[in-house]
Amino acid sequence: MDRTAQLTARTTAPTTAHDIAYDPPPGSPQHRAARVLEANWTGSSTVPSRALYPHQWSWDSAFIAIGLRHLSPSRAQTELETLLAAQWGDGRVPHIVFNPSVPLDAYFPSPDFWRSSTAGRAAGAPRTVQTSGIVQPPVHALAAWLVHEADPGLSRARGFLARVYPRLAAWHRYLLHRRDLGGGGLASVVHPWEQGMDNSPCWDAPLARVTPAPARSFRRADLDHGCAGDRPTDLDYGRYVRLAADYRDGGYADGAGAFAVEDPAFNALLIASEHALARIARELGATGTARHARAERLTAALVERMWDPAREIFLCRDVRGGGLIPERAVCGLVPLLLPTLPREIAAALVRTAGGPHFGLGAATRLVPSYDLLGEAFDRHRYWRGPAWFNTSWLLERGLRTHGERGRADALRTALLDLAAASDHAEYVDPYTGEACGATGFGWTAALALDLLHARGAPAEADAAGQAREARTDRGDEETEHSERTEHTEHTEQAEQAEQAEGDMGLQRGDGG
Ligand code: 9WN
Repeated sequence: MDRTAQLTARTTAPTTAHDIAYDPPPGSPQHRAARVLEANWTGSSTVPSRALYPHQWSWDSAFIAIGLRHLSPSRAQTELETLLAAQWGDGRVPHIVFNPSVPLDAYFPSPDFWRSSTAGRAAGAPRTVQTSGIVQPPVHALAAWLVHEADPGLSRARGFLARVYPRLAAWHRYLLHRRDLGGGGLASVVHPWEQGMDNSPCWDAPLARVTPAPARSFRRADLDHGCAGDRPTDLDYGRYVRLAADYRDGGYADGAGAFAVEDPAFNALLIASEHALARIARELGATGTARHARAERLTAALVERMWDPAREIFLCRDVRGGGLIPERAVCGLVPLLLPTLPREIAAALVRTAGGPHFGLGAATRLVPSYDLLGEAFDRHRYWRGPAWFNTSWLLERGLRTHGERGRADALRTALLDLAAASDHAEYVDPYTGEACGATGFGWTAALALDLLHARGAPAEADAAGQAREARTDRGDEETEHSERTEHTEHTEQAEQAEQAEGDMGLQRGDGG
């Protein structure tokens, strides 16, 4: 066990019988995945990796909760609530919640770099917990809904959804209002780490405008664990540091930064989560109609602003540079997740995933993070080619949502085979499946567990149900224009009411 792992080893009592609802048979794939989640559990949340990422990460926790719900719905609830307890007053959910018992030099940038409680004061950063000041993709409402579904009785008894709803609503509101930097209704990311696919070639052009912080002004901790050839370069890191430092020095106020990009995956996840919030609202006694309608409007904006019909993929939009970024990356396939995506676009995305640029089902078994034929392709370097398990899980869900059962089954089988064979690696070589990065990685184990649990009908039923519900709320496809207008006005009123409910809920909480 290395130094960080020793210092952060769980201090709480070991698992108690009532905590773990399902104990998989020893030696089974479920058991092996469960052991990873157990080893990474700190008592209130789960680290992505004991050595490389020894704190709580935002979108990791959402994916982890989705798997953890099959072992312990109460732990999965706690996972999300621990993260949401660190929410800022302006609604942002920070990308890292720092564990105070982890040494400062175990991960860079550390809490003394972000200085959230002082630099983030005007934005409402919490005083008692240290966090980063940037965000990550909003998978949380989707995760909260799936966690609820794992044990609705327990969820209702504990008031889980009633507690998280106002925080999730405020989170979405932050993204839709403070982060609409392009003015087209979609959210922008202001740092490559926010999008979660940190070193994607999609960022190369917008990042080139950023003056890097000198390499001697910071010390990278990732190179203590990862191989330098697989990690971002020092030049990239210098730019990441500059962007984060400038954001911090501006009090984490939004709008002024040198980097602003609308990303299709980030926005697709926001839309999927908005559909999930509609379901949560409905469970809590509201109609949810306004949220489904908003998700519809966002889907239309996504198509209008980012769909490239010639390349048959969604592209990122460089808000500062003013145009679409002509790079094919997995983020452009993630919108397949959306239940009400126009049919011809869903069909085109399926073609692109299986075509020469991603090779899914032919040259590759999991979806590569970047274009196999792209100039910047590198099969081992972070997000410039390797395949991650969370993006393949999202694609699997998307394929199932759009009735591509055979392809979804093949992807599920590949994901399970490679998760087990790679010792739940962080990511794999897209051609060979060779393990890369950390092993015992949180979301790899969690999402494998989810797929093991869902084998067959439940996931399909869930995806199909989601599509049906969203379509029903959208109204009959043939609805007359006048009826649509009326519907829109009605839903806007409902949306305002839902927003007010969310506001009240957040005020009742401690705001972080
Ligand atoms: C920066 C934790 C995170 C993931 C990201 C992944 C990597 C961090 C880093 O690890 O990012 O947030 O230091 O490279 O790219 O998706 O959430 O697992």
